[in-house]
Parts: sequence; structure tokens; C-alpha cells
Amino acid sequence: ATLERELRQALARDELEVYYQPQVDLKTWTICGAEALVRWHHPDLGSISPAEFVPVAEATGLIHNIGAWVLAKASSDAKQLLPGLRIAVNASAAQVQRASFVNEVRQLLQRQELAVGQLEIEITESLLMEDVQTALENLHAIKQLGVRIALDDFGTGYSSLAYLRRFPFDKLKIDRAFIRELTSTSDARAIVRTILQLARVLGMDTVAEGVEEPAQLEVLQHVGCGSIQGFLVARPMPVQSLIQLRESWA
Ligand code: G
Ligand code: G
Ligand code: NA
Ligand code: MN
Repeated sequence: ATLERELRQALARDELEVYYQPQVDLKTWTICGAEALVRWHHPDLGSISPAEFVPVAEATGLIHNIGAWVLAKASSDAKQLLPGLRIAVNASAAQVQRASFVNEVRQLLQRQELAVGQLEIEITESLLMEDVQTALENLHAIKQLGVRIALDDFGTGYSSLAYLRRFPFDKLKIDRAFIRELTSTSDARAIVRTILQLARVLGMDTVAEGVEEPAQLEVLQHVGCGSIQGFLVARPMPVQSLIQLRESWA
């Protein structure tokens, strides 16, 4: 209950921030995108992980306010500070169920607070379990605005292959769990290969999440993964740090 009360005030008190974790294209070794990850710095409680407060936000409906703020902040950072970089913003299932979410994206584009093609929305498979019809309509509407859709944590949920075809995904994010075991179990390697083949057939991009070790990178290069994200490249960081990283990259 305390967390909920504090979270209600976090926006007004300007305690939230957006961090960015780069994604690197494995063919060109360039920074091809970044995932926006919300951070909460509470004056007394310190830093609180989104793993802790996002579920509270979802349970209380605050996720709509927080989500709208993250979307607007990431859009403004993308346009003004990160030109040419694709920014992936996480959206909770509840957000995607609402027409207001589509309207937020539309307005950002209409007011030119966001460059067309720069935004990607990340959703998790749990979304597919709920009100499929509404989610499907809203995602199609967003996609028609020129926004890309990525499926997060792929391989851990329940999405059937039929859903993969029905939903307009541009990208599959291979869950960290498979990457963690990539060099120790042949299972994980086979699964990752299969996901990559599936993505190729369906015309989707791929990104491996949670890449921490050079040996994992080597396997991913070998099996033809599109891009990687993980501590091996960089941890999530403030926008100014990402600007510097881009400048010093080549
Ligand atoms: O960045 P970190 O690993 O601490 O994030 C923990 C979890 O919080 C992840 O599952 C991530 O997807 C989620 N998360 C981070 N930022 C956002 C956000 O802006 N919106 C939503 N819905 N989830 C987020
Ligand atoms: O659920 P989602 O995939 O959105 O989670 C993103 C979270 O994963 C981020 O909060 C980030 O802190 C975390 N993360 C990113 N890279 C790595 C990594 O290489 N290893 C681990 N353990 N976590 C990571
Ligand atoms: Na994500
Ligand atoms: Mn993920």
C-alpha cells in the first residue's frame, strides 16, 4: 500500500527517469536501436526496480499514466537526442487493450514529437492470452501509423504459432533464459536456431536478450541472429551516456 501511495506521487514529483539499453546489429556491429526502461529514484526508498513497481502500477491502473509518460519521454529523447535510432518502449497488456494508447501514439506523431519509424512497441506474450481481438485491432492500428511491434521474452510464454502469424510482429526478442544456457546445453542452442528459422520464414527481425559473455555472442553470430542486447554490450544507461556511447562507437 505504501508503494502504491508513493508511486501515485512519483510522476508529479519527477522521480521517474528513462534509461536506454543499446541493441547492436551483428552484421554491421552498429548500434541499431535501444530499449527504453523506466527507472524510479525515490528520495527516501532509493532506486526501486520496475520488476517491483510495474506490477503495482498494473494492478492499480497507474500503468496508464506511467506508460504515457514513458512513451512521451522516450519519443522526445528519440527525436531530439537520439536521431536515427530506433527506440523500443515496453507496453503492458492493459495499455494495449485501451484505445487511448493508440491515440497517444497518433498524437505524438501528429504533433511531430516523434519521428516516423523511430518507435517500436514491445509487448509480452501474456498479452496474447487476454482480450485478443482488441489487442489485435489496436496493434494493427499502431502499426499502420508506422510503428514497429516487437514480441518480448519470446519462447517462455504460451504463444502458439497461429498467434505469431495473426499478430503483426516485426521482431522477436529471444528470451534471456535461452541465451543463458546457450553455451552449456545443446537444447538451448537448438531452440535458438529454431526461433531464428521461424523468424526468417515469417520475415521478422531477431534480437537476443541478456547476452553477457563473448562465447554467447560467438554462437549467436554463428547461427545468424540479427542483433543482440545485454550486459556484454552495455547496461541500461541515462540518455546522455547513450549519446556519448554512440559518438565514441565507430
Ligand atoms: O530494466 P529492468 O530489468 O529492471 O526491468 C524489469 C522489468 O520491468 C522488465 O520486465 C521490463 O520489461 C519492465 N519494464 C521496464 N520499463 C518498463 C516500462 O516502461 N513499461 C513496462 N510496462 N514495463 C517496463
Ligand atoms: O523483460 P524485459 O526483457 O523487458 O527485461 C529487460 C531487463 O533485462 C532490463 O531491465 C535489463 O536490466 C535486464 N537485462 C538487460 N541485459 C541483461 C543481461 O545481459 N543480463 C541480465 N541478467 N539482465 C539483463
Ligand atoms: Na522489454
Ligand atoms: Mn525481454
